[in-house]
Amino acid sequence: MPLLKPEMSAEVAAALADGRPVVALESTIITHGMPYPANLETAIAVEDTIRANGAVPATIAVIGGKLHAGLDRETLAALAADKSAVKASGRDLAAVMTRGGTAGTTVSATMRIAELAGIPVFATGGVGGVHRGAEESFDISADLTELGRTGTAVVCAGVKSILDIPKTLEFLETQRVPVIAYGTDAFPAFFTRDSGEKADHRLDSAEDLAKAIVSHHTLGSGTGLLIANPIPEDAALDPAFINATIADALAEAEERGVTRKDVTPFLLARINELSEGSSLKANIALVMNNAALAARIAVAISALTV
Ligand code: PSU
Repeated sequence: MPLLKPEMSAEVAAALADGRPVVALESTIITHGMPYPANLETAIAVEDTIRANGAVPATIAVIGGKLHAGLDRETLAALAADKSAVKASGRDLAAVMTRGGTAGTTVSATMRIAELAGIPVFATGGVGGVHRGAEESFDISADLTELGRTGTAVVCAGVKSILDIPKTLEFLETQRVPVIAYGTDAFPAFFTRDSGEKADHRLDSAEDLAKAIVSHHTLGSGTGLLIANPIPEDAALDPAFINATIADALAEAEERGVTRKDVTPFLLARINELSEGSSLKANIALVMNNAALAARIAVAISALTV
């Protein structure tokens, strides 16, 4: 069966045809990760940041049953306001497409579509991981298994401590996914710069990250890479405050019996409410920071491969 080509915006199609740098962006952060209108404002600001750093943004989503890489402003605005948009991970895509649905794509779905489009670098906030209590619930994000089989480099701010970070790192090791921290030895924990766990590797420039990504592919590794970029110092939250907030949100999720794909969106929304918006502010700062780094990496990859 031939592979499907996503619908690409003219800007994304032209950049890919010319070998110019492109950065993929996910859309579950828009549909299920942030409240309206901060979700739309952030999506636009992230695209602008990517352009300012020399690359073309390709926001990925399913619109009316079609896979898209690169959304015009009107479509982006409609998606941000669309309460009926579902959350699609990679395994959901075929069913959503068949019923003509609209979906925000998670990291796993976005990696799949980025690969079909031929985009090697992708920026997000945080990836999904192994949930706390996974030994009982078996709740492990499909983001991790997709990283184990799709060669996209994902730039993120680590994983939130809503997750079990040591188990997430173990699982990434099993999946043969390199975890490379940018400019730090620590594996970052999204709202804070240090999870207390070490990253496997540290590289200190976008050029070196680009070289590592290209080398990884020349080895035929067949997996993605996780590039962990810590939240900027001035935007990081106090660990005691945010960890207490996360603990409260986790307890509430358990009390209310929230399970499966609803867990992450519930926790993100609750943490935002409980922190009176300070988590959202930090989230926006780290996404912009990741977009800038991903664009610089994409520029460096283009320079290496033309
Ligand atoms: N973590 C965040 N913000 C997010 C997500 C995760 O800090 O918006 C979203 C991403 O789209 C990620 C998805 O791919 O949640 C993971 O969901 P789950 O845990 O259900 O696999």
